[in-house]
Amino acid sequence: MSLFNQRMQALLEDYETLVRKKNSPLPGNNGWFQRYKNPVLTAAHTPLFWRYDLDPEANPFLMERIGMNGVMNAGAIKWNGNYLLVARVEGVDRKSFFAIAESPNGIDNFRFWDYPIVIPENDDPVTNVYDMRLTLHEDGWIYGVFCAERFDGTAEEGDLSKAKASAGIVRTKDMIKWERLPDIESKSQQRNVVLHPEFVEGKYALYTRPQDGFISAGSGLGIGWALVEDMTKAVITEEKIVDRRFYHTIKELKNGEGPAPIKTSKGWLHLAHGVRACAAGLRYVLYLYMTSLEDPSKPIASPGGYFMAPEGEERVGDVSNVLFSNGWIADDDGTVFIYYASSDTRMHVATSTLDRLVDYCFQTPEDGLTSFSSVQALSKQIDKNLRFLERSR
Ligand code: BGC
Ligand code: BMA
Repeated sequence: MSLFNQRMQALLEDYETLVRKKNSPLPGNNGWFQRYKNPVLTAAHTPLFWRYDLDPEANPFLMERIGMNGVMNAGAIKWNGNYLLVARVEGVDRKSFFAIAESPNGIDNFRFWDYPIVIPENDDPVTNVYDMRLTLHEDGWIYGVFCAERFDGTAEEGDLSKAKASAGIVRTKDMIKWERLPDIESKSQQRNVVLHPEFVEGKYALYTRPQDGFISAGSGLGIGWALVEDMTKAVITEEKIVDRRFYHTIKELKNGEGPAPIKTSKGWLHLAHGVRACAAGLRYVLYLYMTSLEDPSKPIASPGGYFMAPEGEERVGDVSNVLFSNGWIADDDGTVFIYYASSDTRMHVATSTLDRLVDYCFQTPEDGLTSFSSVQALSKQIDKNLRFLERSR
């Protein structure tokens, strides 16, 4: 067999072994969720026919021609009984794009569709797109709201990192053809914009994240909320803050809505990320909160601290110490699949149930914002438990 064919066979075998690998729950958990052993998507899960020119004459060494760097920050949706991730795939050229991977069970065997999603360009082309949030809206469309990043022309000469973040929108009915709508207009930059699944006061409702600059949330005090008349020309005029940031918490520096919230009988369940700065750089963790069914912008439960933080190998990657999630799927039986990326490198799944997550939200003490109040909350639990243990003796 030729060297080309030998290598081809080895590549194919490794690829199939990786993609078909059965996933299994990791031992030990605190009752909130179940982590799984293997990442569900990595750069190595992207099809060989994306990366290699498979023509032996054109590519006698069978080398990669278009390298992939990572797969992260995926939107998620249940589709024809399967689990779809709209992943942020990043090439070695630092451009990211969206591609769909599909699994029959939500925890392993994710395979990419043949082609990435083509996001049509509008009048003002963007340099980079990432972090799509999918919302099946009651108007019948599936919307994808994503970050559209452009160079900021006001930068001083030689400053090539000044950028502008805004929210781009696409919509589809079949997950194949995507219609691009105009980017959302907003007086501030925006990242982490998410469409609420239902009309509110007859309008489309957006979770926003006002920010002073490209990186700094600054005077933007947290996850915001804005009503817009029309998604085909969405303009954010007034914003109010739904979930605030506070000093010395997991979301001191920034926070942002994750996927679209899930409706439960007790309220809207939200997954978000919180960021704090430390000597090691920015640390991204995931947290939950709930808002009212009557008014989805009104917080009703705010469990203190993080729900998930980077652990083990999750802690290391291109942008280390980061967990980020913008996709989850609630099945009819109440199982929740939480898709999260670690360190801007790979995608993982964790499972839980709606009942557990809602219980977590209402029963976890709020952050009292001082060490003193944390000790009070702890002492209250210790008192109760010791009395309970005493009685049951
Ligand atoms: C990166 C994002 C990051 C953002 C802010 C962008 O250029 O692509 O991953 O969240 O900068 O740091
Ligand atoms: C952000 C996000 C993500 C990314 C994270 C860490 O601001 O929008 O794309 O995972 O930074 O780099």
